[in-house]
Amino acid sequence: MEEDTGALPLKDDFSRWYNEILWRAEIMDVRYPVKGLYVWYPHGFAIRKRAYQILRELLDRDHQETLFPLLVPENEFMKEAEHIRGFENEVYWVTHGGRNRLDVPLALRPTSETAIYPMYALWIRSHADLPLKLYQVVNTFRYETKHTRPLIRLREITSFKEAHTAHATWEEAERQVQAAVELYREFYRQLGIPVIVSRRPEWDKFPGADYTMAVDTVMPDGKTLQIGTVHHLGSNFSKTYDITYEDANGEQQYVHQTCYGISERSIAALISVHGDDRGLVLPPAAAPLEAVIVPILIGKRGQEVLAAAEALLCDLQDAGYRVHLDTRDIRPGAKYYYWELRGVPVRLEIGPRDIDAGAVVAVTRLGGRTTIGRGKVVEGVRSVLDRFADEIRTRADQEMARRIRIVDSMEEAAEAVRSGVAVLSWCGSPGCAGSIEETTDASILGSGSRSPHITLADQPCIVCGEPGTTTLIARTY
Ligand code: 5CA
Repeated sequence: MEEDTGALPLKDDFSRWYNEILWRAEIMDVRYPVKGLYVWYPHGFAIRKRAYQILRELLDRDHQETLFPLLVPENEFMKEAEHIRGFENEVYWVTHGGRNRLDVPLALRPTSETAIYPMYALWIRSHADLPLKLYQVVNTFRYETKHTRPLIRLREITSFKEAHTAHATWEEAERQVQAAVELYREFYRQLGIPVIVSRRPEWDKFPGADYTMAVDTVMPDGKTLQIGTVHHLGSNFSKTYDITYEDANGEQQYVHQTCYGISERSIAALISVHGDDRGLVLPPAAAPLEAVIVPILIGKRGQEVLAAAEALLCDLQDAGYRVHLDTRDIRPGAKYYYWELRGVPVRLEIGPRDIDAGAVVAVTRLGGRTTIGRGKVVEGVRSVLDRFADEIRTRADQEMARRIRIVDSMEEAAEAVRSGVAVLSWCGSPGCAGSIEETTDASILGSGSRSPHITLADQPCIVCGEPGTTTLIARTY
């Protein structure tokens, strides 16, 4: 790992800050010699593990986890016309086994519909098999031609969580779309990441879907990042892959499907939304270490302090905390700097004076200081962590609110998208979308958002004056 020298660039210089924090806080190493592929440092992977554990727990309530092969035969891949059109320029192909050319070329999955649905056709027989709700966490491959960026636009997505559901009716699938949106809202709520949900315009929906709901967050540079999507697939894929069930009257019916995905963009958002000039700021739920103990070893009482710190470590570990005691032979200040950069939510300081006072000092990653009585340390640390989680969630919400602006002219919209999201009314026509996108130099994110920050009621379209719906405009990643 590289020598940690010099300071992190200020977060205002977001692009540089992002690139530097990735290696300084030991999240990703970008030196792997293939474009768009990156390596997780153990610390980054530990954050990913915690975040994905939250996601898994939410899914496991009413989904089952599964695992499908990475390779998809060309004939299966090529079945659904719209899906192919959407992905064909992004697919990596395996054409050889050793020196032999394969009879059937194999696609590296860019997503797994074409791997999973032929099996759904075998598994689903009757209405008793429905609904079917499976998910997997896998790597997927997309030959992205836009600028690649660690955790944000990858050619190997290493942490692709994809869920695939099948239902008896279109309406039931629609209810699943709503349930999945709520699941993603809850996932991001637990990470303290504010989101906006909207319905993508027709031209931006998932290839093969009836419609797409997207979850976006606003990054520190004011651009939005799509951090999850939920697609209503209708019976488009079931007709292609012949996924049918026998209904109560003994007739064969096509199933109605949904799929929804989240990638390590969730980790990019976690880093970017909460981090500051000193480094990562992790919500306790996603922090590999919730607390670090720094003994203040000064003067003659060094041994006594160390013993007290070890006893504190034991008490907290016994209570189930993820906690570390930093006994390295370096100045306390250097330790503070080190753990702040890595985003540990709370540091516990214990020195001779604290021992005398029967106390421990807790300092949160944002600088909040609390003195906790030694006898109450287990409950005390819990309440410090809970308050800290609320504090960073509120801070992120306020920041997001500041970046969303309701506008009533194109000039104002062009101004608003320089620092965030413009909210206006749009009629839904591609023509008016074209003029909005050209004038603002930004994209239509989607329509129909409900959120405390987005209070505009549907009004006449800002371009043509026909009836419109509330629509979000932003510069996007
Ligand atoms: N089969 C569906 C649902 S799983 C699907 O593939 N949807 S997707 O194409 O919209 O991808 C799901 C999510 O993965 C996106 O919302 C986005 O957050 C993320 N994602 C897509 N492409 C990339 C990429 N190249 N790098 C990182 N994340 C990506």
